[in-house]
Amino acid sequence: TVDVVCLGESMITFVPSRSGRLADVPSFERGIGGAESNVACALAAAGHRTRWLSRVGTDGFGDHLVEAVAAYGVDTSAVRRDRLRPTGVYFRTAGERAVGDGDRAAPHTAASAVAITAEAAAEADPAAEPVAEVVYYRAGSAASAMSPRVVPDRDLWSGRILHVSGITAALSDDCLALLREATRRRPGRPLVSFDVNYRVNLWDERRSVAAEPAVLLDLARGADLVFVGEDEAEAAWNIRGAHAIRTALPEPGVVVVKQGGAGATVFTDDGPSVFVPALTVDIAAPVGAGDAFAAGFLSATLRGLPVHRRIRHGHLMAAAALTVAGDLAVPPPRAVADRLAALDDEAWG
Ligand code: KDG
Repeated sequence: TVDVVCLGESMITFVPSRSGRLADVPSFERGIGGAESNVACALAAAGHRTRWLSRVGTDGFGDHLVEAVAAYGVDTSAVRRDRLRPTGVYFRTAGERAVGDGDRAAPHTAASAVAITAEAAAEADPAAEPVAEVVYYRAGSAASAMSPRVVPDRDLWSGRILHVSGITAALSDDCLALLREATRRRPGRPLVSFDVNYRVNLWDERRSVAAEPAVLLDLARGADLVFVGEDEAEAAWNIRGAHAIRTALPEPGVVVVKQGGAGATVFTDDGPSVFVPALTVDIAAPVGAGDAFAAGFLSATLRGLPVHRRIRHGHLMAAAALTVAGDLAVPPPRAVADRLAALDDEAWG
């Protein structure tokens, strides 16, 4: 059997050849991105049996995505090809430290292009985390046509863990319906892991068709394990602080609140909350760090490690992702990660 099934859209990522504003970057290198396949790839690289569930076009980008994800050791046999719809693509910058001019990352708009900056809503601040400008070309993509009808239950429930994210809810009504199915409480289902992954501008588009990011709260309540950034809980739900987030999400057995560069606080059904500080690294690009964190946490969960070790494995994987320009990093070898995660508490404090 498969350990983790990851469901979601992936795209060809165009990683900038140099730093700077999107308007100034002259060339890009092809990479792969997609929150859930990032998690799948990192988990597979860490030695877990993983399956990616998605749809891509019959174009060359779809060929490359499937090949590249499979090259990490992920089972892609359930990925379907759509002859009518293309594979999504996106362009981004490396993520600049804001210069303190009070500017916001400028949203780009076009019928088929949705500009989003994960942290775009944050005011520019010299001390802030680096922010990447992101422009999506994914409206009408193959994956946006995923629905409960085209993704069969037997695929959805074929792992010990099903990992999904709120990005899917923002793609289309069909995708939202699929996510509702995936997070519906039902007897005997595998553990459902949900990363809120609030993408501001995707939701700005969806609001026009009467969908609200508040739906992410309902979806999260149907999961067993939730990953959410303190900043995104505030932006999407107007909920401030780790304890308030836990209060709003009483049902999931485990709630992981990511507190940016500070660390992460985890709430479980048994015992007090656990905080572990993040590692300090030189950031090449912030994109993909959340996915890497989820993969590290899930990997340690599968291995039955205690909560503080799960968080440490999350931080270690995130550090690896932060230090590379692409969305995905090769995680540290398990033996190395285990040694680092087992260091005494002072080393982490
Ligand atoms: O979490 C990283 C992802 O944001 C990136 O790989 C692309 O899935 C993606 C998205 O929708 O933003």
